[in-house]
Amino acid sequence: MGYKIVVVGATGNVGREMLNILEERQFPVDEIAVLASRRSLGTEVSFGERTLKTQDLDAFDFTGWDMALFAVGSEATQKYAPLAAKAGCVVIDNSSLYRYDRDIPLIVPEVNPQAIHDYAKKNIIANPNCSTAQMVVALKPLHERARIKRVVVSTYQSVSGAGKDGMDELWDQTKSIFNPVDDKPAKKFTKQIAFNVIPHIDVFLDDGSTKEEWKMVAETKKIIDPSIKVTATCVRVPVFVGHAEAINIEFEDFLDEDEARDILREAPGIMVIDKREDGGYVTPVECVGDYATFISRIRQDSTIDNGLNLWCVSDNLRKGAALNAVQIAELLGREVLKKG
Ligand code: 11C
Repeated sequence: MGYKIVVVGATGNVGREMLNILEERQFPVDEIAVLASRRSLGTEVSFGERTLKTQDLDAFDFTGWDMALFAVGSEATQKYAPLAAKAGCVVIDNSSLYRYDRDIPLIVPEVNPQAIHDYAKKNIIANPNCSTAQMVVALKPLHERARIKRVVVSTYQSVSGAGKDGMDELWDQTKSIFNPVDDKPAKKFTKQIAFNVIPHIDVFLDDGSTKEEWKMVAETKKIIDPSIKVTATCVRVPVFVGHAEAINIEFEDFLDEDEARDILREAPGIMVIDKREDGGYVTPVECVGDYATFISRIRQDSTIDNGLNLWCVSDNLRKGAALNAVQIAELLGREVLKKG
């Protein structure tokens, strides 16, 4: 016996990846419904060999369904997730709406699987922001060994984090640079993204940081340890898929770079590719379609006591979104619902 699963927002970047990953990982699905807003109604999506027609989210009754993977914006989530949860269907939500709610667990299965048991408070589980997910996978095993005091992270985030419109804008602007007649001004991003980088993701906050940067701080504390200090600079780069991060870590105890490499090699969800030679590291284009969080460039930072630098790359639509959501569904099934 398997599960009755709903994918909400099935026509978007993340929704489609959720379907791919449910199929790839042979998630025990008995029945599946794919929902979309009125705008995308009737659009067909693939689920393995099958083609599924999207149904109207507005008219859907979640009663009798086991889990709903939500991949829509906060506004639609606010409207529909409580309906699903109330109907007894556990919501696994990819938006930022519920992440900071004390009664809703925020889970990365490799890092804080024990939090799954808190799902029942509201029948909702939150999925973290993509840039946080890959970072906490890397930080957790190191924190267990040497206690992290402070993290300084700079991100290099792909345009797919901003949805299909972001990908289209990079594509169109790149083409228009070679054909200036067909000029494509910035719409989705605030400045030209083709052949450029933009130090601005999500809205600005009063202290001059952005919401994306704040998310990395707040979510790391909630998922790993509130005592960890994080300061982030989040940057959009002209890459289609795959987020990269340069992470500087200050520990309480000394951690040798070789030991850190060994710890990361053994840690769940991580692939270490770290040869000190040309090409001996991973870049975003190489991580696309993969499940792993890749770690390279592990090295001591001798400018502070107990410092370490590393480079962290992952597919933001997978570990940063759809894969993590499916892993949460697997965890919920294994630890709580026990149907599969
Ligand atoms: C980006 N990280 O790259 C964002 C996308 O809070 O789930 C995901 C936003 C979120 O633009």
